[in-house]
Amino acid sequence: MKNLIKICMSISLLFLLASCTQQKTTQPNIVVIYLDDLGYGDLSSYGATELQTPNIDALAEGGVKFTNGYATSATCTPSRYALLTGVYPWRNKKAKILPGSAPLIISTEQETLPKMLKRAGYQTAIVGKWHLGLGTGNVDWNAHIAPGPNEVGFESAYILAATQDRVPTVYIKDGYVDGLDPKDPISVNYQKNFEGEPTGRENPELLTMKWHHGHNASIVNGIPRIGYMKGGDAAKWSDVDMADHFLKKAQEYVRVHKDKPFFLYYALQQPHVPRTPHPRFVGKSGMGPRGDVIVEADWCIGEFMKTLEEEGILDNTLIIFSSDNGPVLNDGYYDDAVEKIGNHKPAGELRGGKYSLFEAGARVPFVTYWKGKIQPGISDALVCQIDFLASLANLVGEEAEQGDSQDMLDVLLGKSDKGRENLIIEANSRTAFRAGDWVMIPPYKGKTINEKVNIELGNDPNYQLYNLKDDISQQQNQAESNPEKLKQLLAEFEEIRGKNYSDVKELKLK
Ligand code: NG6
Ligand code: CA
Repeated sequence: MKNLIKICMSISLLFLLASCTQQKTTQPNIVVIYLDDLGYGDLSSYGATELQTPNIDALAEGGVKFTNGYATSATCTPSRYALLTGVYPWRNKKAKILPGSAPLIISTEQETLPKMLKRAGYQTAIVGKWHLGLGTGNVDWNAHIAPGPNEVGFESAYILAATQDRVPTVYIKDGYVDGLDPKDPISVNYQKNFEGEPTGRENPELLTMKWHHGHNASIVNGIPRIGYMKGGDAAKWSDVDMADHFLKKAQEYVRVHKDKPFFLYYALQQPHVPRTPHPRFVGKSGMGPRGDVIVEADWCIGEFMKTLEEEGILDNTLIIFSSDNGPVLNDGYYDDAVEKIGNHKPAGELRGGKYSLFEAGARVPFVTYWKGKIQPGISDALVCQIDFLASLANLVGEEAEQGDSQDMLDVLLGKSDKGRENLIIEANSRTAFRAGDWVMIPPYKGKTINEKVNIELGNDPNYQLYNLKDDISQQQNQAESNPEKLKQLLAEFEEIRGKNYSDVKELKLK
């Protein structure tokens, strides 16, 4: 009898162990590491020769490196909107670069990636850049700031509200400004200055970084910003410590939450402007601050990976690395990005850059890494960040309201080469269509070049059609020579996008 009990106990123990292991493999921790404005050519693993990014390269070389990985958009807010909701940003008119005072643009009723993972039993967190709006209008920065990340699925949120160059220049922890002294309340205004407060425009003598365009309002840490802010001195962030600060928060989160599956969205601020490397990284790239903060971000990622390893959870963590949009050199400050670029090509062979409908706008570094689970390799499959929702839902065995998100789990895990058939790319509300090796850009009136940032925007009064396989740099417009292809892409595009997408009134196919 005793033996029977023993056997029964051993069997149930075995079952228990088996179910635990199952839990482990089907519900790995998920970390999305997301950079801001990192270009397709900015990593040594993606062909950069003038810049070394060994820690990100280790992910790319030990995981799947995607050559056709996209953000949905060529700017931040829309890309982040799509990543978190699985919905194309052009479906939401508010999904445009937001001021720091903008209301939340994700409805609290809407499906989101963190909500889906929460339903599957995950702990969920964001550390880093948000830029999807906060509150419902007229935020009181001295009270509970909501709705925000906590109301759309993140149980823990440690964020910067908009961008590093926009006020308010404070961190927000679960809806409250971190370190706020109630005797020094914060006011924010994007229209007019507060009396007596210095600005970049009027007080150049106070500046440690000069502005080139925009960025001439309130001055914080010697850096002129977009928007006006008053008060909150004790809570203001230190720009040079921001990378270390977010890293520490991400590491702390992992240490505290490692015993149950977690989802961490670690959204670094580099290499967006203002580029403010910690002094120990200054001069490290030989390329000025833009290169230095890429080296700094790479170091942060290496440290973060060490933490996963030290905590014994590296082989149970799926890591997805990407960027919210393509590169820009001069994005509004004089910071030597242009002068010291040398032979470095931030966009690699791609045409355009941030803000552009050409490939460099939304095609970005894109890597999946899962030690022992993902076979290292290179994938040319078409994938997009908008697919995280449906793909990760499949991974964890949860239902999701998919919107425009497609289940690409096998592709992300390197088990299949069958990516998306097509993708709509967006840049400042203009859209283009990628299908197979082809990309079609409908006619747009606007300027062909944004001279301030020196980037070709992709606008042309005529249709553009490129074969990216033969012509990755988009030099041969085949719209006239291949009308059949153009017609086919246009029809497929309009089926998803509808007809009302261009500012050119009479769209004519020749
Ligand atoms: C632009 C800013 C630019 C950057 C961008 C947002 C000016 C002149 N330019 O309006 O510096 O902040 O917005 O970048 O103000 S993003 O990566 O968050 O989309
Ligand atoms: Ca960005």
